[in-house]
Amino acid sequence: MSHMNPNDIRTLFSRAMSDLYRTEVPQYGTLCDLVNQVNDAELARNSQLARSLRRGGQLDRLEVERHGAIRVGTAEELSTIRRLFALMGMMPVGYYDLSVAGVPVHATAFRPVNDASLDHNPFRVFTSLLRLELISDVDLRERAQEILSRRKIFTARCLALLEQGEKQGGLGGEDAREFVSELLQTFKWHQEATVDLETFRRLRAAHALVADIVCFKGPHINHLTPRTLDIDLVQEGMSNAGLSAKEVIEGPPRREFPILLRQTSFLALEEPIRFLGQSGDGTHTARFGEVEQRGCALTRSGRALYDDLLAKARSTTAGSRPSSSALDIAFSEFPDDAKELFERGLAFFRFEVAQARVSEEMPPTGASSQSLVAGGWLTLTPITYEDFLPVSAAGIFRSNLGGEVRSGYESAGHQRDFESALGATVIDEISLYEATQSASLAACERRLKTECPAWSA
Ligand code: OOG
Ligand code: NI
Repeated sequence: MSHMNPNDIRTLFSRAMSDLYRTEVPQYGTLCDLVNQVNDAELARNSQLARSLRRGGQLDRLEVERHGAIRVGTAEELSTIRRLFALMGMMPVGYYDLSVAGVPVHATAFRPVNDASLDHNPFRVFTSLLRLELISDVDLRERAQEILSRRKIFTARCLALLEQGEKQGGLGGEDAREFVSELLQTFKWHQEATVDLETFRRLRAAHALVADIVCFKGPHINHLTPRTLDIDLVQEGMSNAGLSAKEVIEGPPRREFPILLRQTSFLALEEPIRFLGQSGDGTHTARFGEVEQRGCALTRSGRALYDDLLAKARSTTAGSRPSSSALDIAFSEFPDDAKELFERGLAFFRFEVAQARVSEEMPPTGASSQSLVAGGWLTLTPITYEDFLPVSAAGIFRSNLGGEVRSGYESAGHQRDFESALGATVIDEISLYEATQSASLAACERRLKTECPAWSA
């Protein structure tokens, strides 16, 4: 029996999650509709952008492109998630320590890693693991641990299909569809908590995220995020669409040449919850909708410059959020032009041979990629940033957890603990972008050689 391509299982999964969330949180559907309108208008207005997206393989995926976020409570939950997502071609990429933003979790993003799979459907799930050791009240910590150890977040059928998929190296079409629908059971919303109101309140007092992770039957999807081509327009359009947007867009300021990731969201819903025991009616705010605009991936030095400038903007503003003018001033130091970003080694690009220039004159043998670009033989297309910036976007947490981001959690390299819970090492995202850029350069050099066999890089 032939197996369904993992890319196709991922597409089924991302569609099913999106459909589920549309019914659970109708505002998410409203946001997606707004994003589609803005994207269509932007593509019609900006033909250069449309061409560049098409060249980069980004146009077709735009309409289905989403990321989601879940939070799990134990190592076993996390490592099982890793195995489940692997069947859909989603690998753990990057390590994010959110304790530096005052949130007691650390995380990775499960996502496809090669170009073809990303183009097929780049669905990513940001997955956080609770760090119980950051609950300082020992009693409460043990209680949380005990509650988590009792719950089973996956259906028996889901686990059986997982084992079958691993043993056979994949799933047939019918099994894959059943697998996806079983998996939805894990991520759907439950109105009933697994604890009484008193326990919820104590955990909530330790941290809103602790209560969100510990008190429910499973790791409900807490947001899904469509990708827009103009986040400022979406931000402006939200109130007309009846959505209450958070005040500011997180990430870099608006630029000619978008970098990394800009994000905003509508605020989390206050939802009725049924707690155990008598007088068990209460509410919980967890689920929201987010939107993002993706820009070019940065090299390690580009990222370091980004972090420096953000810190600079923060330091000149009272409070933890930089003002937009402070951001604009700080980021005037960040080049806003593809060629300069490439020359200074700040961002990652794909290359293409400029045929007209080559027919006019071959580049000198031994030319570096820098001189091939400077001389006009190669053109640049940005490599899209496929990852996350949760720490610089801590404002998303703040606006959705009732202002709650605490200081005082120390960070000291917990990546190894995370990886041992995960049961695997995380892939370094920068090395993925480096590999994409080098492969693209090598392909161009081969092209140039076919033009002129005596030529070499
Ligand atoms: C995860 C937040 C991270 C993003 O877009 O940076 C994230 C969470 O709230 O669980 O989704
Ligand atoms: Ni998000």
